[in-house]
Amino acid sequence: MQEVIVGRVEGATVPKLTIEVQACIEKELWPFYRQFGGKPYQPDILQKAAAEIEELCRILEGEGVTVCRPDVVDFSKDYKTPDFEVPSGMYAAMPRDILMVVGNEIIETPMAWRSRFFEYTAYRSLLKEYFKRGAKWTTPPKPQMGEQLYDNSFFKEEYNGKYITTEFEPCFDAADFMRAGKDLFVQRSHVTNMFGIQWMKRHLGDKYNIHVLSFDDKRPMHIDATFTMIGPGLIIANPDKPCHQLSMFEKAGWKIVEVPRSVVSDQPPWWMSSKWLSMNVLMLDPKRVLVSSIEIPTQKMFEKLGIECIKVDMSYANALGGGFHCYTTDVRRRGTLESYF
Ligand code: DAV
Repeated sequence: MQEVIVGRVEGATVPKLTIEVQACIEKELWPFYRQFGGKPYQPDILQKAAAEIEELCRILEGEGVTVCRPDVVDFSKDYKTPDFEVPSGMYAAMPRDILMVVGNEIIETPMAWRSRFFEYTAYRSLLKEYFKRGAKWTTPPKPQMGEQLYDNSFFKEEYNGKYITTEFEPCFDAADFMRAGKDLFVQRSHVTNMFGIQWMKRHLGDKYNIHVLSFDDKRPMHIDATFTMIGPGLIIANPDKPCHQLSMFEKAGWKIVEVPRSVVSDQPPWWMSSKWLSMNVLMLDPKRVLVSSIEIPTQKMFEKLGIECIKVDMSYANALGGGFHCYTTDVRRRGTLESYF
């Protein structure tokens, strides 16, 4: 990896518990969002998370990677458009959700949470710079995010296998995609609809193949704590969320390794995700991985695979719902465009 964007937690605000947020978050956390939605996250946790992210940047730089950061944005302002209104935004902590790099193109994704509508503003200085350096800069149609994008009947039953987003207009988060050379894998999730996947298929054209994957998952949102690409021919898989298309990878000769359970505690809090962030790792190259310093079983798994672990503490950063993969977008990697399927 040569260049990476690392998100920031400064200015982070708890999103309002709109139905699309509610569908993605564990029930036990709803009271937290009801109480704090629209208000900044607890400052002491944010400060500790910011210090961990600064350390992550130093480590990446020490490994020879160029690190870029989004601008500091105050996400506590009201979001109001002709179609919707929410009391605040959220954060610019997770570039993995909003920026997708495919070859020399960088795509600002049309995310599905209303509190993330204006998140792109934090990345515009960077995107303008990348454009000047020769990147192709694309913004798919922005969703209007009125009532019609969301399925109001979703909460009528406990679990119905449905998604909170409808097919009214395209939406997707970059973190629902992963790429191996000419092949992209994506899951239909609460934040990525088939219309969004179709948009990407037509946009990328014949040069790339997009395969839709599915998993046993009641709250699908982002593929990177479910099925994580480690390198050519190697995937680590969440044992609680089996993939329904495994045979496709097996036929292509890929190795799928189940990850051990996380060993982290309940403190600092987990406000936005499950503890499966233990598998939300970042590969610097096929032989080096950034992994949580606490997750000894996961480290052992990597060592057995012949991969060197660079251990970093992300305990407070994890509270905001992301691990190494979420907090970063790799902008440039060395290598050629390969076909693995
Ligand atoms: O396991 O709660 C987290 C995904 C973060 N991008 C989970 C999904």
